[in-house]
Amino acid sequence: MERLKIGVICYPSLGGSGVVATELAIKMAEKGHEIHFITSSLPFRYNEPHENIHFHEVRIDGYAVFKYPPYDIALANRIGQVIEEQHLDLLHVHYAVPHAVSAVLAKDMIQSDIGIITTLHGTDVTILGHDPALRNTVKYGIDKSDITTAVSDSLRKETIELIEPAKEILTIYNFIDEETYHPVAAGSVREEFDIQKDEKVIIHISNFRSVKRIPDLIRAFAKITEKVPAKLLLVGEGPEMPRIRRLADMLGVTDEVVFTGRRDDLPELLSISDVMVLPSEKEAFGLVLLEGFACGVPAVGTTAGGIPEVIEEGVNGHIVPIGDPDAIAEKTLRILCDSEVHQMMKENALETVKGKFASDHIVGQYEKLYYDLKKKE
Ligand code: GMT
Repeated sequence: MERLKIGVICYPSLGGSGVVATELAIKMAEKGHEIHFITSSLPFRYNEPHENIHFHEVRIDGYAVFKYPPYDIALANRIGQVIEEQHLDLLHVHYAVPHAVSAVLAKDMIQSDIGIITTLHGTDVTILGHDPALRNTVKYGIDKSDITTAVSDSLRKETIELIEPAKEILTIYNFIDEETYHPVAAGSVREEFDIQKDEKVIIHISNFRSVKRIPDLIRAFAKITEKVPAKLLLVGEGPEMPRIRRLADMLGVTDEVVFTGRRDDLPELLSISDVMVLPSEKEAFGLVLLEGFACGVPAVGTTAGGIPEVIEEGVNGHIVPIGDPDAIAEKTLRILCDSEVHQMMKENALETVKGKFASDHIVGQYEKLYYDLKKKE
């Protein structure tokens, strides 16, 4: 197969969209394609240099005339340079705003006929698409892309309803790197967090923003500890932290809640966990669910967005209504209190990752689109 030169534009810092963009780029590089990241810094999941991966930094100086440095324009300028210097075959843009718009501007600026594939990750539509200050820009970025994909069917449908795009949108699910996420020996993690032998472990990993509705989980956890001894691992950092700490204190569960902060040893943390809870009110996919499944952790999640496409009710976890701590507690206890059910769900969770979310399968879907785009030129 022909080796493609692919420009990748994404958020390089913490966040699921950056993770998916980086893992996909690495898989494509491993298949022999040439990857050119055009980003403000090296993507955080790109840890080991690969001979097929190159990095082109986007820089913008803080000139006094700018109240807000125009990163979007600097990005467009850099994309245009890289298309010309590296003779790129196509651009894969993750997140509609500003990335898709910058890519379209770059293409126009240098009068190139390069193909653009834009992948929508969620908040670029479900939050920014609702903002009258940005909606038309989101639509413009999508309509001017040659191919647009969404990370779940729910996001695809929401985009069609809200944005009314001119072209069809395809669903391509997210995937995780199975070589990183698999059950591992727990090491000293249980001792580090003073988790007793008889205690169950519930885990939540996120960026602790209000859309994740973590207070629902704290309320549910307070009920769970009335029935079974348990610890709640809250992994990550974010703006909701002070509120969550206050609530845990108020409900008298501070000693059972472990605020780990950001951690790199997610497979270890997941491998000692019994259930993951994702109580979000918006979630286009919920990549973290797959990370948990791959380590054998069933999940309790809400009906939000793409979560019910990942969690299969009663198979690898449970689905609960948004904003219902009682339901979270009840469904979590159902898993924790029945070892047979727990074991069955653990096995199903591991199988889920090997099925429709298997990385080979998903990467193959993107690669096909890349070749289709190249052919069109
Ligand atoms: O909301 C986040 O957690 C970050 C955000 C992002 O852009 O990185 O996540 C979105 O993209 C992820 C990767 O495709 C999805 O797994 C998340 O569900 C989605 N978040 C939301 O839709 C709220």
